[in-house]
Amino acid sequence: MHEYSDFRSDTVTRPTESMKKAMAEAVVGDDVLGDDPTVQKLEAMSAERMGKEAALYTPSGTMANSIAVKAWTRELEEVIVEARAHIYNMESTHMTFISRVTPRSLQSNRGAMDPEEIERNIRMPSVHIPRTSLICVENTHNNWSGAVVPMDNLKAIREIADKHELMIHFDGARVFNASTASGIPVKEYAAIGDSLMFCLSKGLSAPVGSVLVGPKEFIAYARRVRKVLGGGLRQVGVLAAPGIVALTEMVGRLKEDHERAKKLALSLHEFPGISLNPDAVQTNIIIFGFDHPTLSIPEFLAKMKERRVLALATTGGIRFVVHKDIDDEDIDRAISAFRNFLAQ
Ligand code: TLP
Repeated sequence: MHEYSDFRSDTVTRPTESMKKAMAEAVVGDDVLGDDPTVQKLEAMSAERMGKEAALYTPSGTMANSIAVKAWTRELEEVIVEARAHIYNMESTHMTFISRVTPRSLQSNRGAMDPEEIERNIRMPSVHIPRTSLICVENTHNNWSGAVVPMDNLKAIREIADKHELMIHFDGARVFNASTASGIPVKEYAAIGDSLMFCLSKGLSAPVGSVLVGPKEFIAYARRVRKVLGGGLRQVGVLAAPGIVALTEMVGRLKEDHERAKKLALSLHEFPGISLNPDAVQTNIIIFGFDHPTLSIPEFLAKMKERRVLALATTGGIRFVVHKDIDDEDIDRAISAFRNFLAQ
């Protein structure tokens, strides 16, 4: 049994034994000088997997998203984002800080923005207003409880973008979870975006890193932006090596996380104070409203911690994330802690 059942995020996953071995044995070079063969291998694999011309390894998803916005926009422009998107809410305003563009947020149906509303919000530049140049989509959608945004919706957004000559950046931090749940190949998701970012360090369990994919020229420019942001790393093959293991060995097991998350959601929704529709839990993230007569969210989370169950408060309630280091015993421990504190 784990010391703690850590549901705070899928970012907490520890590297597997085969990742540690790959790190120890990685053949490295100086990646800033462009000669780390392990990074090159990861980038080539990623571009191939996503059906894009080129790829860039980055230290984090936030850096990859920041670089993409910087590369696709210029000052005095505007970016359409979904109101609960990670890029808009949880990346410390890099759009304004780094790219000096303004986000324009739109409401959605569980992460799916209305294409007609997007079209109505595309702005032509004038002396008063910025020009819209980029649309950002996210799938799975973290703050919508890991929802899978439907492909029809994404295709309709792509059509609007093409009609108005806008770019799309796809935050695919958990695109492998989306693909696992929907059965749609990641390449088809990647085709929606001019660029896509995916994380190796979440459900895929690598210790560090994300990858940005897109056209060759975009990635060449992105490489320069990464350097400016301090993301040019030297013998970084030691970190890219577990990323390769993540892509080759870890994608197939994501369905286990989805099954465990569903089991947990089906048990939780019956407790008083919890508002959760278990049908809406499609992948590995469970977000539920918490409104209890005697316990606040921080008090409840502190009590759970006494029972060695860790979770985080988030917009709209409490978030539990299921990942490789959560097994059936962790799920049972969480359910029994809920029963202990909430059962009437
Ligand atoms: N999400 C983290 C936290 O920042 C909340 C988490 O624990 O879920 N896009 C999406 C959709 C994300 O969920 C995250 C991380 C990122 C981008 C940023 O990735 P990192 O953490 O590598 O910068």
